[in-house]
Amino acid sequence: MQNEDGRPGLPAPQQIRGFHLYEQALDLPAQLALVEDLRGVIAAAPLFSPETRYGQRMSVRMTSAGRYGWVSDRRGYRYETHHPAGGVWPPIPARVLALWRAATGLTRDPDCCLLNFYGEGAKMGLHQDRDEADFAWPVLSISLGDRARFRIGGTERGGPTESLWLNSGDMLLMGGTARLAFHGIDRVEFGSSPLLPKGGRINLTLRVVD
Ligand code: MD3
Ligand code: FE
Repeated sequence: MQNEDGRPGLPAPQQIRGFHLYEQALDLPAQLALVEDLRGVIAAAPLFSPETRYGQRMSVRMTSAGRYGWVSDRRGYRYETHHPAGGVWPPIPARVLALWRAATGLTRDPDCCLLNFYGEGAKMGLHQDRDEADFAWPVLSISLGDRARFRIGGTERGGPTESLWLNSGDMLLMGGTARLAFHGIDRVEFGSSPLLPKGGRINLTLRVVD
């Protein structure tokens, strides 16, 4: 399959507020293969519950793969070359890199694959992603498991927002002005997908950091 940009492997995306949504970009075997890869990432770099600057634990558990991983503690949030427990982050799985190349058409690979795990009741407040050095690089998100209500706004806090469901196998590409849009996860419909036997949602975000 070729999309309208002539990129192999993906259908043409839908455009929503400057975001490119590739619905059902991954079929079930592809989703299961990714989950297997991610079990390896989590075995090497266990999930942790980041603490915010204010000493609150986030409801989402996280880990990363790649040269940089995202961490948060009382010193604030930032990219680090090492997991909080001390080791370097595992490499980004080849299958994940192939999706980045197909969706972005870039030859520059991402530095960070952040893995967010949403168990029952987990959510993520509206925020902007602005810890990366160059916002000209897009961000790619891949959703696996339970479906989530994703909220997107504009580049100003407090402006109008709209929401859409992200389902297992969907990919969302944020570039251009959408790269600095406020966004968050209002809620996850726990147990809505059979992909992860114990339920929950995994979201991968791929970014160029420096
Ligand atoms: C729009 N994650 O990790 S993915 C995050 O589903 C994050 O776990 C959410 O927001 C999740 O920072 C949403 C969609 C997403 C990711 C990155 C973006 C949307 C974005 C960066 C810029 C603009
Ligand atoms: Fe974000």
